[in-house]
Formats: sequence, structure tokens, C-alpha cells
Amino acid sequence: DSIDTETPVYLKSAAHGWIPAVLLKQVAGGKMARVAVPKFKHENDLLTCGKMSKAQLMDTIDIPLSEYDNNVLPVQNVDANGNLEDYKDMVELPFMHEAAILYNLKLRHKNQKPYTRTADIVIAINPYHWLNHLYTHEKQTYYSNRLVWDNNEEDPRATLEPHVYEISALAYKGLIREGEGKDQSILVSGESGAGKTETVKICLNHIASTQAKEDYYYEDQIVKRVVESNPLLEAFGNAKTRRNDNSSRFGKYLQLQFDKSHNRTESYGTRRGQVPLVGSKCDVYLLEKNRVVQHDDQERSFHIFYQLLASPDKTQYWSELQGKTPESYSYLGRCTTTSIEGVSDADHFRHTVEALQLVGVQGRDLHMLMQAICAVLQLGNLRFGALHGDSDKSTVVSLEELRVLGDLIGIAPQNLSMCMTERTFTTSGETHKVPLNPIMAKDGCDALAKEIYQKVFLWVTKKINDATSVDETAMKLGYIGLLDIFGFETFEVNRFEQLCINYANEKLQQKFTQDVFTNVEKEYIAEGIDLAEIKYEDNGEVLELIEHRSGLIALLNEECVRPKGNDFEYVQKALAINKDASKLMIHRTDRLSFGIKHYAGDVMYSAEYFVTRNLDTLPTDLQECMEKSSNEILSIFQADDVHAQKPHPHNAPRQKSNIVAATVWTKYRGQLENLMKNLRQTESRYIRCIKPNTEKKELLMEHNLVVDQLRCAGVVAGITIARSVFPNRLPNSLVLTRYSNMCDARSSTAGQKSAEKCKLLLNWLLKDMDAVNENGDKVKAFVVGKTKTFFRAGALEWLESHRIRSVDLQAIIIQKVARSWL
Ligand code: AOV
Ligand code: MG
Repeated sequence: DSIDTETPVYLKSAAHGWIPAVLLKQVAGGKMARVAVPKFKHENDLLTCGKMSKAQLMDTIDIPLSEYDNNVLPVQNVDANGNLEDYKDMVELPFMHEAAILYNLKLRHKNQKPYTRTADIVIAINPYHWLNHLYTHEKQTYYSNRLVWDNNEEDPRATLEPHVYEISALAYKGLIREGEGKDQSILVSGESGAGKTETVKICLNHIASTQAKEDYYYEDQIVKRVVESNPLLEAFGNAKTRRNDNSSRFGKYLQLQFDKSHNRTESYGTRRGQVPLVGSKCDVYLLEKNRVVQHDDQERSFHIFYQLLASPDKTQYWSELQGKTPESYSYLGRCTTTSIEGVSDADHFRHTVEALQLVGVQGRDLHMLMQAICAVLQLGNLRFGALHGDSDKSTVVSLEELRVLGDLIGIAPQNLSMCMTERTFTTSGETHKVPLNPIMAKDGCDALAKEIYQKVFLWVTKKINDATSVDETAMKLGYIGLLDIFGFETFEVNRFEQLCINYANEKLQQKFTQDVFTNVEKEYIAEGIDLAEIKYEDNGEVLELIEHRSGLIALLNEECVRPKGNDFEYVQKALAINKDASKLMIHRTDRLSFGIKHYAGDVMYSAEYFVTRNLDTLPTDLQECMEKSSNEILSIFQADDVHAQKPHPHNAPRQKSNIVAATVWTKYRGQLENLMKNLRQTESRYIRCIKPNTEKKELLMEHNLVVDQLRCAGVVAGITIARSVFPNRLPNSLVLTRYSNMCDARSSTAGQKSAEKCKLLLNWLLKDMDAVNENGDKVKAFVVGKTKTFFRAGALEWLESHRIRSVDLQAIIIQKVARSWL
């Protein structure tokens, strides 16, 4: 009932120009080709949907083979033998649109080539299957040798298969470049499960391998600590979600530190110019702490809980763990999913403990850490009921659980119970105690559990940083930063967290667009081409809407300060004040919603809980109670900054400016600004990870899913900027080999430079293709640069279709396709 659109083509239509269609089969004894035309006209919808139902089909048309060439263009490219051809670098695609990008990626994905380049960006399709041959020590060395150490080639990438190793190698090379070495960053993005975290690890291992004193770099304790800190952070910050069994629930910027004052000499057994990796420091963003108290069915809480409970010697940390399983704890056991296929939590726990030891967490510290984790679990088992039948007041009804918790954290049960069931208020110098009802008491208890877990996570991060980072003032440091941050998100219901995440993505997208533009600029200058024409649109308006003086952040902060601030008022004000912002959308019926036209698509946000989530304050009673804990992780309410030495002054009076300074958004925005400032000082490289399907299967590619991600990653937009004036480019040498035999005027070019030859050849071939620009001036269809030729829209397409025609390829293709349909 549906047809496969495996062979998409363009069909020439008198009314609409080239329209998308699908080549079906040969008919009439091979004299005709049957092409299916869809009802809708948007090429990308058809060409990327993968399947088309009969209902979507408008008609089928039979075209005589003799007229085929003039009327049908392939979407994919074919080589001289009629085989589908893939492009390592998509800038060279002769037909430039989403469908061409998609089919190119698809073809490579099918052939187990997960990496594809578009100019300087590497696109990585998650293979969902470990391709061992891609990550061998030989491969690592080969990419380093070609890209870092061999200075003879202009750009070795022309003859290298795309790989993320080229990104890591070039970053390293950029760092050590003599005289002008600059800090570097590798920005990895993509949606959940796309492979960001794995990609960062692959790059990190590659960079670590440049430290090779032959094979035993891993013996080097510093390098080992840096590499091992990754899985350690994963134990505390990752969890199984529906989309990814090992999903990072936080953003991470890992900065590798290199000692630039110390160029290891060759006699040291290493290369000249090599700079040693001496440490790393890690910034973390927005841990999804809500997961501690709540997670969806088929998902889990953070790995560490299950690891600890699966350990055979767990009772050494807390005797009460005897016989306990995830089911014993309401935070973990409520759902059916407690284990992950193919993963042994007990093995992982051993690994986690080893890694903790490596960063100096052992003995008393290790006990303290594990007990803080137990405290979180135990908090979930506290139950509250009405006090003496009064439902406005509450009491802890699970007294045994309370006693055990008190024991664990060293606070008397009565004190614990008091601070959980009452709240202290101070008005005009007098303090009052107000009882909490059971629901409020439980909420407070959950908030405490989340807060403690966040402390645990930041404590571990700080320990890692203390153990791995070196003092910036002690030596001249160079950095390579690796960014693994949540990609753009849009769900059925989008909340405060999604807004934070998407805001970060807008920031990064702005940088991406600017970088693409700058690179194009550089390329044009290097090729000796005039720049005047490049125009591009960036996402400044969206950022403005979010961050300007009366933008969405400022207004939410204001609402949080107002005594009776609430979500509804916030939305009304935000909509009224920003009503003229073109990127803001108003929900027709739901007055608690508003929408933003993000670069990656429109998103509706539900502002329910915005005020609470943004304030995110732990009641003072609970805070003060925890300060008395015998467990230091609980008692020291340290600053969120994981590099800070001093504890945060938490007792500051609640003034307006203090509240604003302490909101989630203010802190997060500060972190992001820091990150951006930091990134601006580096030379950035981009890896865009793509998830090919939602089933975590190898070799399967779902078209729409991939196209959506290409749009979100700005890949298409990026290429569009890069190609806005000259959509296509080819190396001059390739122009000559491909198109020389379409022209008779060859003999006179002998002995000339290839740029000159190209000019002559194309002047002749494209003589009728010159266009007229906005100002009515006649412009040439191509410009020949020093090493590359740049083509205006349509010029390369024209050349390609005539080249294909001239070697009579179409007949071969049709036969091939027809055969596969039999
Ligand atoms: P993510 O970091 O992008 O998601 P991961 O890096 O955790 O995604 O990758 C998800 C899973 O895909 C991994 O656990 C592997 O099974 C597989 N995978 C990823 N990259 C490769 C590769 N190069 N080769 C083989 N398998 C791979 V999230 O953290 O959820 O946004 O929040
Ligand atoms: Mg991840």
C-alpha cells in the first residue's frame, strides 16, 4: 500500500520547475521509465519521508527513455559505472538540498562510514554498533601523523576519510602551532542518544594517545586520571532513559590542560613540539536533580544508586544496606526497570570505587560519600501523616525509618522530624512556626533529597577537579575544551528545564553561525575572491527576547521577587511587554503558555512551576538542620562553583538582590556567559552527532528523524551560509578531470596552470549561464580561485546533468534500479 522512496529524483514540470518524484521501474519492455509524483509540492517532505502512501500519491507518469535525460535528475550522485556515489565532503555535492544531504549520509551510514564532513564540521551518525577498525591505535597514530606532524601537505583531509580524529588532531595541532598556538575547543552537539558522550570520549582518548611514549601512555598517572574521570562522572550524573541507556543528565565542559612552557624534546622519547597533558578541569551544568525523586516508567534514577545496591560489600558503607535491593527504596523501586540489559551494576561499582580512589576519594571520604547517597534513598522512605487527625499539620509516621536516617546522618530524629513538619518565618524581628500539612512536608523532604544529591554530584566533581587540575598560575597553560551539552529539546510539554536547555543551544547556535561565516570569509580571502556579497541571518532576535532588560529571564526573576509572584502573572507580563517581539508566540487558549520561535523550530512552553523551579530554595529549617549533620557533604553547603575554595555564605538576609542573584536562571546564565566567554577565546571545531533511529538499531535510518536533527544542528543552515553566494565548489583539478571531455577546445590549454585551464574550460562550457544580480549587473556563473572553483546556483547542476547525459549514464541507472525492483 505504500511505495518506498529509495530512488528519489527530480522531475521537470512545465508549471513548477523541478519537482520531487520517485523512480519506480521500467515499463513498456524497457522503453519507458515510470515515475511517481506526490500530491504535495514540498520537495523535502517527499524526498525525506522514506515511504509514501498511495493516498499521498498524485499520479504516475511514464517517460520514454529517449526523453528521460531532459526530464529527470537524480537526487543521488552516480559514478562513471552507474554506481551510487557518496561524498566525503558534502560541500562538493552537486545537488544541494536536504534530500541530497540525507541520501549522502544514508549511503555512507549503510556502508558503515559513520563520519561525513561538511567543510570543517564533522557529522557523526551513531552506528549503534562498535566499529572496532575505526578506533585502533594505528588509526589514532595515522590521523595524528597526517594532520599534526606532517607539515608537507596543504590539507591532508582531501585524501583522508572523515573521522572525529581529524577534529581532535587539528585541535591539538592548533594548540601547539609554533608561535601562534591558540586555545582550542571541540563542541559536540546532538539530541539524546546521538552519541555526544561517546564522541567526546573517542576524542579524549585520541588526544591522550598523542601523549604516547610509544604504547604506554596509559601508565602515565595524570593521563589516566583525566581519562578515568569521565566514567566516574557518568556513574553520578548519568541514568537510563527511554532514549539512551547511559544518558548524561547534566552538561559538561571538560578542559584539558597542557603545559606549553615545556616542549618535550625528542630525546625524551617523544616528538619535538609535543606539549604534555598535565591535567583537566571540568565545569558541569544543570544536573537533572528531579530524577532523584521521580522518573518515568522504563527509566532509572542515577546509576550510582543501583551500583551501590548491587555491590557484594555494600554493608561496609552502611550496615542497614544488608539485604536491600532497589525495590526496598521508594525513589528507585516504584518502576519495573531497575536493571539495564548487558550491564552489571556490581562490576560498574567496583570500577567507580577504583576511579574514586584514583582521584583521592577513599577511606573516610568514601564512606561519607556512600552514606550521603544512602541518606538520599532513606529520605524517600519517610512517610508523613496528619498530626492527631488534623490534616493541616503533619508528623512522620514511619518512625523506624526516621530513626535509621537520624543514625545515618548524625541528627537526632526529633530534630529531623521538627524541621520537616514545621516552617519558621521571621516577620518584623519575630519568629513564628507554622505547621506544614503532610503533602507540604513530603515536598520538603523530596526537595532535601534532591539538594543532597546535587551536593553529592558537585562534591564528586570538585574532588575530580582537585585531583586532576593544575594551578593556572604555576605554568603557561594551553587548553583544549570538550563540550558535551544537551541538544535542543522539544517535547509534548516543555518546561522550565527545556527553556534553559534551548537557551543554551541558541547561544551556541549564534556562535556556530558566526564561526561558519568567519570560515567562509577566510576561505574566500585565501582563494582571492571578493567578499562583498555574503549576507546571513542569525538568531540574535531570539536571544534578545530571552535575555534583554525586560526579556523573559528578567521578568521571571522579577516575578520571583514579588511577594505573591506566580506563573500566571509572569506569562501575562512577559506577553504584554514583549508583544512586538517577532519570535514570541501566544497560545490561543492556554494562558499559562507561551512559545518561542527557536532557530531549530517553534516550541510552546508551559509556564507552570516556572516561579518555583527558578527559585529552587530549600526551606531554611531544613538547611539549618543539615548544617548539624555529622556528614560533611551534607553539612557544608558549598558554593555551586565546582572550583570554589570557600563555602558559600548561605545565611545572607533575603533581600531582593540576593533572591535574584540566587535564582536558577541567574546562576545558569552566569555559567553560560562564562562558557561563551571562554569559548570565544578558543578556536572552535564542531561535531554534530545524529541519531539515525529511535530503536537503537544498527544500519537503520529513519529519514524524518535525521532531517529534523540536521535542521536543529544548523547543518543545512550552515551550509546555506557557506554557499549563499556560490552554492557549490570543486577543486580545480576535479573540474578538469570531470568536465574536460565535454569540450573540444582543449588543445590550446596545454602548459597552463590548472586555475587558468579551468577558467578557459568553464568560460566555454558555461557561456550561457551567466546571471543577473539584484542590481541588474551581469555576474559570472563561476569564479575560479587559486585552488577551487566556486559555482553560482544552477551552474554545477547543469554541468553534472550534461556530463551524465554525455556518458549515457541515465540508461545504466534506470536499468540498475529496474533490476532491483524485479
Ligand atoms: P548522548 O551523550 O548523545 O546522549 P551517548 O554518547 O551516550 O549519547 O550514546 C548513546 C549510545 O549510542 C551509547 O551508549 C552507545 O551504545 C552508542 N554509541 C554512541 N556512539 C557510538 C560509536 N561511535 N560507536 C558505537 N556506538 C556508539 V544524552 O547523554 O542521552 O544526550 O543526555
Ligand atoms: Mg551523553
